[in-house]
Amino acid sequence: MPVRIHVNSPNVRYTDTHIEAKYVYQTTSVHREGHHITVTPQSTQMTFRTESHVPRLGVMLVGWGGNNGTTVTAAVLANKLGLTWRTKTGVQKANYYGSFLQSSTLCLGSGPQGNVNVPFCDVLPMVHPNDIVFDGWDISSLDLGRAMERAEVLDWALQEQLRSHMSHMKPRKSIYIPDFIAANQESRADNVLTGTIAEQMEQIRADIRDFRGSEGVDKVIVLWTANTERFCDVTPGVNDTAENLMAAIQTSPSTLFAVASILEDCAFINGSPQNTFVPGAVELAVQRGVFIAGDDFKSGQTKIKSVLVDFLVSAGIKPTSIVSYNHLGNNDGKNLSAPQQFRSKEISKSNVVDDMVQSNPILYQPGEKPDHCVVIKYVPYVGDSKRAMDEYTSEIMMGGTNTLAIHNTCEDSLLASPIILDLVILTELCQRISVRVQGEKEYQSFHSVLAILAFLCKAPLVPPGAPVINAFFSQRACIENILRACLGLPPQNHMLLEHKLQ
Ligand code: NAI
Ligand code: DG6
Repeated sequence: MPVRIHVNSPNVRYTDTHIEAKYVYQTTSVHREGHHITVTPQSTQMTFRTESHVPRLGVMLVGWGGNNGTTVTAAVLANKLGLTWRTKTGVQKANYYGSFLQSSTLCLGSGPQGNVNVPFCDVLPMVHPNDIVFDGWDISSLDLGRAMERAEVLDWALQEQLRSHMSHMKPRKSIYIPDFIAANQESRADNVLTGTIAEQMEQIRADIRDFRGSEGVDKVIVLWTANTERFCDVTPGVNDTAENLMAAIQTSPSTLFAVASILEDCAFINGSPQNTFVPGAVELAVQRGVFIAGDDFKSGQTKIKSVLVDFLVSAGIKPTSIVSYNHLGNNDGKNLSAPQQFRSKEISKSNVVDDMVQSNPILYQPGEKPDHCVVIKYVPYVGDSKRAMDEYTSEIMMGGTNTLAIHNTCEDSLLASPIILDLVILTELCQRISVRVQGEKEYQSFHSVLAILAFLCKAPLVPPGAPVINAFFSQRACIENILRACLGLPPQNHMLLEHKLQ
């Protein structure tokens, strides 16, 4: 049963349609001249307004027939149907472990019974994953039942229960431009659109409208979980501005999907590493006030990295070398065995410690970084059960060396699926939040580049000029404190002064 939270404050008003919260946003402005630093605390009065009606959400996955696409669809169905199945160790029940919204908590505060922790998903009115309606595209025509079998992720006993529910789900035909993904994917491509690129993009837009109409969903969010593409060139006159992008329509399939979604007023999320969001696509999203977010799900090795390096650097220990190996045997691994697609992943996996390193000029001189090496090898035998092996070497006191070795084995798609759910549910929530700064007339929404989703992405896309934050707990605190602000609650400060004073 979801908990019901009522905020008892003159600053918070519950209307029939909204939760309105007056909030003081406190920051510090810092001016530095050599060794002289002047810090000025600043306060801005704001009103956060959240629409309370939760819409019926439709999610269209590009790459629906892949490991992530089939696994997330199956997991939602299994939860909705309350399925259980036997494994060799006992009876397993469907759950949403790995979703920070469904399976982690936020501490509201404390009372006579001590700390009160509530599920994140109960803090504000949010879509429940069980209520999401899925649809999507794939260049492979296998129905979702057979595609789930091909993925080899879920226990067989569960697949048997789900097959009849999934076999009628058929991916829509997609845009296939062989040059963007590995040549080894060609044998899968039997479900592809024909005609000019402009016609194919029109068909994608028609598909979105068709889904919206036929399923009666209030909103549609489109998410790319198809193969990793190679990076595309950013070419003046072709994709550098919204106008040029629309005129030329010469770009990667993922950018074509982004453009089609934006034109249909649907948020678009990129779960893969390639540069889908060329400048023209970002400009188009900003012009039309549509949310975009990405890039690349932060699921396993990188998630740990964004905790571990933060821990080391903030403990005053200096990571000097980070070496990350991956073996995986699923179709993602097969696609990434091609050099250009590997390069996209290498880039997104490599920049994830920059903010933590730059935060500590005691340990690192300007421009200095730890050695950081990322290797991915395709090993078919291990299937979706990825092995990630990391060695972190750090310098400790007086020239000492500290080496941490981590071996992480788990099904990649079972890590990515809950992240897909969190991404779309948070995006939908953000579409219902607006903020008015005191003195201004109009409420504004978040920037089209929805950086609050950085927590779930390896290479966070941020508005121009905004800092990129990769550190896990800073990213999580950002979401937690924005949700608290929507209820007029102060940021979580962990001071616990009530227990520390006389
Ligand atoms: P997958 O290879 O099993 O699925 C991708 C699907 O996309 C395939 O069914 C393929 O036929 C389809 N596809 C390829 N090009 C397409 C196009 N133009 N239009 C429509 N469908 C197309 O891969 P998986 O494991 O599901 O991963 C999906 C993506 O998510 C990959 O880019 C991967 O790198 C990324 N990712 C996965 C993570 C994980 O933990 N599983 C984490 C981070 C990113
Ligand atoms: C090899 O690393 C394959 C990739 O698709 C990853 O499994 C995926 O990007 C997850 O990466 P990470 O670093 O979040 O575990």
